[in-house]
Amino acid sequence: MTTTHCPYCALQCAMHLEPGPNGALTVRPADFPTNRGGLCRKGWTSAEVLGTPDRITSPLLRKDRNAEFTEVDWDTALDYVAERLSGLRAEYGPDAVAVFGSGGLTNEKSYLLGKFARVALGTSQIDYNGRFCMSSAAAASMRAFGLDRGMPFPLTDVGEAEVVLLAGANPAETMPPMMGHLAAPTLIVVDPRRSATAQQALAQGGMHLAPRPGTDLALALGLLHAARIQHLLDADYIAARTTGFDAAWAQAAAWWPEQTEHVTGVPAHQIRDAARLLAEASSAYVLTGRGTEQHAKGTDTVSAWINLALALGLPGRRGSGYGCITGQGNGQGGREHGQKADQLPGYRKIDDPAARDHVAGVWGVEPDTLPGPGRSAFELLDALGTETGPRAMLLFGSNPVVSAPEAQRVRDRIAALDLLVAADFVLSETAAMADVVLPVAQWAEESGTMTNLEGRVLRRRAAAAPPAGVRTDLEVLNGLATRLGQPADRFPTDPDAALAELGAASAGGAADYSGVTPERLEEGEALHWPVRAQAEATPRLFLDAFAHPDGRARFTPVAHRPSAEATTADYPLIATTGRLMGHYQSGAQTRRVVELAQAEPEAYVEVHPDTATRCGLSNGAWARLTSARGTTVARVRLRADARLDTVFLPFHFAGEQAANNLTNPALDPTSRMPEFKVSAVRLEPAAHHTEGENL
Ligand SMILES: Nc1nc2c(c(=O)[nH]1)N[C@H]1C(S)=C(S)[C@@H](COP(=O)(O)OP(=O)(O)OC[C@H]3O[C@@H](n4cnc5c(=O)[nH]c(N)nc54)[C@H](O)[C@@H]3O)O[C@H]1N2
Ligand SMILES: Nc1nc2c(c(=O)[nH]1)N[C@H]1C(S)=C(S)[C@@H](COP(=O)(O)OP(=O)(O)OC[C@H]3O[C@@H](n4cnc5c(=O)[nH]c(N)nc54)[C@H](O)[C@@H]3O)O[C@H]1N2
Ligand code: SF4
Ligand SMILES: [Mo]
Repeated sequence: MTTTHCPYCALQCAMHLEPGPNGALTVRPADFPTNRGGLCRKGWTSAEVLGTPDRITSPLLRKDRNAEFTEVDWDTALDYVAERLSGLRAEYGPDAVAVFGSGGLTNEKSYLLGKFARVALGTSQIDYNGRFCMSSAAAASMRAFGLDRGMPFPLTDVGEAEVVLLAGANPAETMPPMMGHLAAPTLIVVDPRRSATAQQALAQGGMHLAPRPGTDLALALGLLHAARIQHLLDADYIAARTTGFDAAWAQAAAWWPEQTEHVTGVPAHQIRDAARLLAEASSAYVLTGRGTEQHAKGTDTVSAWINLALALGLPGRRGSGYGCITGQGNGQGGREHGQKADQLPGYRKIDDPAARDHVAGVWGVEPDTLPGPGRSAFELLDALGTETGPRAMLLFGSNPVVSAPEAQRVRDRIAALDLLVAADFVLSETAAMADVVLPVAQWAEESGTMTNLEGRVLRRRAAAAPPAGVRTDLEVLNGLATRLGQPADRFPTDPDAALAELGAASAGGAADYSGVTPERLEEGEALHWPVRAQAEATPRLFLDAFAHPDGRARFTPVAHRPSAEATTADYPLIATTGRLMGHYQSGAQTRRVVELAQAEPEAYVEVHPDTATRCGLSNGAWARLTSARGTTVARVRLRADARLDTVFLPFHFAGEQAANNLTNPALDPTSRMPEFKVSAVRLEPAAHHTEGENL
């Protein structure tokens, strides 16, 4: 029996894996602080993907995009990739090659992928799917606290609070075992939908505030206003631990509850009540998820929530705080070790000369050979195959033709590449467009570390050998790097050797992993970073001081503004997108699990009955949704508790059922996060749609 952690989300539930009678691994939950012996449906069925009938077990190559793939041996595949990359670099320069990574990769992979881009390829063009995930919250946390660790406290603390406000997070579907921690507190859920989490809040005597999508910033300003006029702010804390309150207040001063109601649709009395409930609690948390973050003003919106938390004296106090609920399995570690366009390991900035010196020293290269910052994820995808953009892309752990905004545009850009190389274990929709597919090992077949939503570094352990013909991501990077002229020991294939190097590269940085060793990981998994050598780990940050030089947290003055796209007569409804319990992300993994695919086989759209009637649609009918960017089809699910002006689609389905055919790639100016949560759409019957086209 092997004890490890789930392949999917940032809760990183612990599980025991054991070979069953037919040799396939079976899953049992294990006890761990985040899941306390629980697993969601995706975790229970996760081992099935290991043996999926269409698993790729041999490299695939085609020299002509219109031809079928041929199975080739590894030397042929890697030689071909290295030769093409070298040719493109010689012709167009090092930035002709792009790398796209993932918050699903282990720390070791994230670290070596960033090093591979900067050292073996010399390219600045690397970014990753975390840009689509919690980048707005990360940017806002940096502004406020001088440091970004999603939850700067253990999840178990949250369960002891009196009140928890969840803004744009639906953990009842996205992290079900987390609901155990949210059973005791009174919940205030901010979500345009009566989500499963909102229902739970009401069942527990809490509140559901249902703003129009894209108006959270106004709502947070309105809550700050309502708290102040009810004399509920923590003046002593504001004076002792923060700076900038007056400028932030100046932005909230006009947001009377009635004015806030006018913009958000949340009744003024609910705003007053919610402000009082949160402010009068002796211990409270404000937590944000993608619903409030994935907007072209996501960073400022999170700043508005943090301002509210600061004004009530929550962050940096035992039993209270602000946290971002990070999403992917390694959403946290994935944003620390240098696969981000502007970053070097240890959460260092790539344009900081001291950071460059330190990391170049560990890598044994000259600092001035390291490239500078590159393009952010969507901008990178949007530049592929253009005159000034990359000609080749290496893809590790993402399926952007399903998950990136304005999917058709991304498909077109990827199709324009001279070379696409995808490392994956299945032929995802993006891998299916590649020239070369490199089959890699899965989570239960290799070891490595992940950093969960609480900044806790934990160990994934191998429970089975990978199938013959499959290599690990680290072996792939090593194989390519050596063919590009790098010494083999610069790209270790042993995860623990990579971890040791990562520790040295991150030492002294904000996200310091120098004390994360195999021994300490075996002793117990309470290694919340920073984990310095010979020092205790840090489960709770900011109790004494925030990470800015003056030790104070900063209010950021933020003003409400409308979403990038307004509804019009042609596109009269708002479409927002998100998740359902039984599928993960682009669905590349979970659509291959029979039980999950049967439970949710196709895209649906949640619609209020009156809105559906106006559009000529009834429950179960196929609808066509059209935005300024494209169309998608989905089956209507009537929801009497839905807002009349808003429809909701999960984004787990591909092709003509992809929600991202609709979405708007308007980017946040700071985080470069796309506006996944607001598109103006038209809804109508899908006249000629036939069943089962997605499967
Ligand atoms: N089942 C499942 N679980 C997952 C994942 C998955 O794909 N499937 N993915 C993982 C990852 S990577 C992530 S990032 C997390 C995401 O976890 P969550 O943030 O919980 O997920 P979402 O469903 O994207 O968004 C949450 C809620 O935001 C609401 N929302 C939409 N627009 C707005 C708005 O303008 N304001 C507010 N306040 N709310 C709005 C939606 O109705 C939705 O209920 O989940 C992780 N867990
Ligand atoms: N409309 C809309 N779009 C969204 C969102 C939304 O809320 N609405 N949410 C966004 C968010 S928060 C996220 S995180 C993204 C996620 O979306 P994607 O980046 O597409 O993530 P996945 O679907 O998890 O893709 C992972 C791919 O990598 C493979 N893979 C998994 N593990 C590994 C590994 O260790 N190595 C390698 N080489 N491959 C691996 C899987 O088989 C799969 O094909 O989607 C974003 N897109
Ligand atoms: S909640 Fe997340 S980590 Fe836990 S079993 Fe489900 S997908 Fe896996
Ligand atoms: Mo995410």
